[in-house]
Amino acid sequence: MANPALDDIDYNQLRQLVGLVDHDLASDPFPVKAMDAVVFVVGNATQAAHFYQSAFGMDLVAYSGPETGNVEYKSFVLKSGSARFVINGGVKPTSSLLDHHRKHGDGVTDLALEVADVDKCVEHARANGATVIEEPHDVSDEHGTVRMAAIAAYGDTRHSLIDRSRYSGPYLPGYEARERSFPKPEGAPKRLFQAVDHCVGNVELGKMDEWVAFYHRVMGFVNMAEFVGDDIATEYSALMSKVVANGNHRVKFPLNEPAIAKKKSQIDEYLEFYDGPGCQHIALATNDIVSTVTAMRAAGVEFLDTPDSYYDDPELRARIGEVRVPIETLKEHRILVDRDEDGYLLQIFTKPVGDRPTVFYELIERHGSLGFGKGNFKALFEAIEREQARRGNL
Ligand code: TYF
Ligand code: FE
Repeated sequence: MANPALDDIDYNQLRQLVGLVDHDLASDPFPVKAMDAVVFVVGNATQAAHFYQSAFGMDLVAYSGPETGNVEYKSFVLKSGSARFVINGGVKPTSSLLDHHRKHGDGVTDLALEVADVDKCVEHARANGATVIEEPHDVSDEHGTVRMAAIAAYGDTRHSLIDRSRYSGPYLPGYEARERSFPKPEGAPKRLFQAVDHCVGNVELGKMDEWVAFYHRVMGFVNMAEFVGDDIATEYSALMSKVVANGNHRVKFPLNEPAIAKKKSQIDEYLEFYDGPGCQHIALATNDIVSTVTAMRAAGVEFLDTPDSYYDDPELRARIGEVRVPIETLKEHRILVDRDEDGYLLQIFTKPVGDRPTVFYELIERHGSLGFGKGNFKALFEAIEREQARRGNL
C-alpha cells in the first residue's frame, strides 16, 4: 500500500533529500517509519496558517474547529511534500492548549511519529521507563481507523505514535478536508521544501546524555556521528550537541544542552524564554535551496546574516571544492556550505519566527553529506550571538 505520508515524494528522492540508510523495520522493537507531523500551539492559529501558506508555500489540507464541532481549539493542517505541520490555537478560554502557550509561547507541543505498530511501541517504551501520556486507542470515522498513543519527551513536548495504515482521510478523524485559503502567487514553485530533515531539542545543562539515553533505551534510536563536545563548546558555540536517529535515519533528533562558556549560551537564552526544554529548530529539506530562500525572503522571512569574510576565506573555499551553486550565488543569498567524507550540504537558518527568541527554522539541501553542518558552527554561532546581542540577551 502506498504510504500516504510520502505523497508524491518517492523513496529514492527522500534517500537523497534526508539521507537514508537500510533498516529492517520488522525486527525493530520500536518501529518508527517517519515523522507524522510537527504539531504547534500558537497564539493565533488563524493567522499562523496564513503565514505557513504565504511564506513557507505550504498547502492547507485539513481543518478542525468550532465549525466542525471542535469547540476547544482551531487546528490547521498544512503540507509540503511529505512534511506535515499542524497549527493549533485555543478557542475556549479553558482549553488546555492555552496552558502550554501561556508558559512556552508559540512552540512545538508534539513531534508526532508514524509507527508500524502502536501497541508494540508503547509496550517497549513502558518497559523501558517512558511516561505513557495516552494509552493506545482507536479513533474512527467514515475514512477508516487510526490507532494512536502518546509518550512524554523533553519538557512539555510529547511524541504521539500514530498508525494511519488503515486510514484514508485528510488527517485524523474530526478533521475535514480543506484547500488553500488563497491562491499561490503566479509562477511560484510547486513547493518550497519536500520533507522534515531533523527536529532539534534543547534540554537543560547536564541533561543531554540522559535524553540521548532515553532515545536509545525507549525508542531504539541510534547515535549519528556528528556531535559537538567540550572542545568546540567552550571555544565559541556555548553548546553541546549529539544526534539520535531512528533505524533508517528518516527521523533525526539532535539534542543540545548549554555549555559554560565566556558568553551566555544561545541554549540558555532559549531555555529562559521558552521557560524550559523544548524544540529549538526544525530543518526542512529542499532540493533547490536558492529558490526556496529567494521565495521565503520575498515573502518576508528573515534569515541570519553571514559576513562576507565567510565566503572570502580561502580555507573554506579549498575545503568545500566544487558545489552545485557558484560560491558567488551562495554569498549573495548567505547560504552556508559544509563538506564531509560523504559529500556536502547547503544550509541556512531563519531568525526566530515568533515573538520569543525560541523556535526557528533551517533549510537544508543535502548532497551525500549525512552531517548537520559542523564546519559551519563557528560562523553560524557567531551569527546567532550577534542576534542575541541585538536582543540584549548576551
Ligand atoms: O541541527 C544541528 O545540529 C545544526 C546545527 O543552535 C545547529 O543545525 C545546532 C544548534 C543551533 C543551531 C544549529
Ligand atoms: Fe539543524
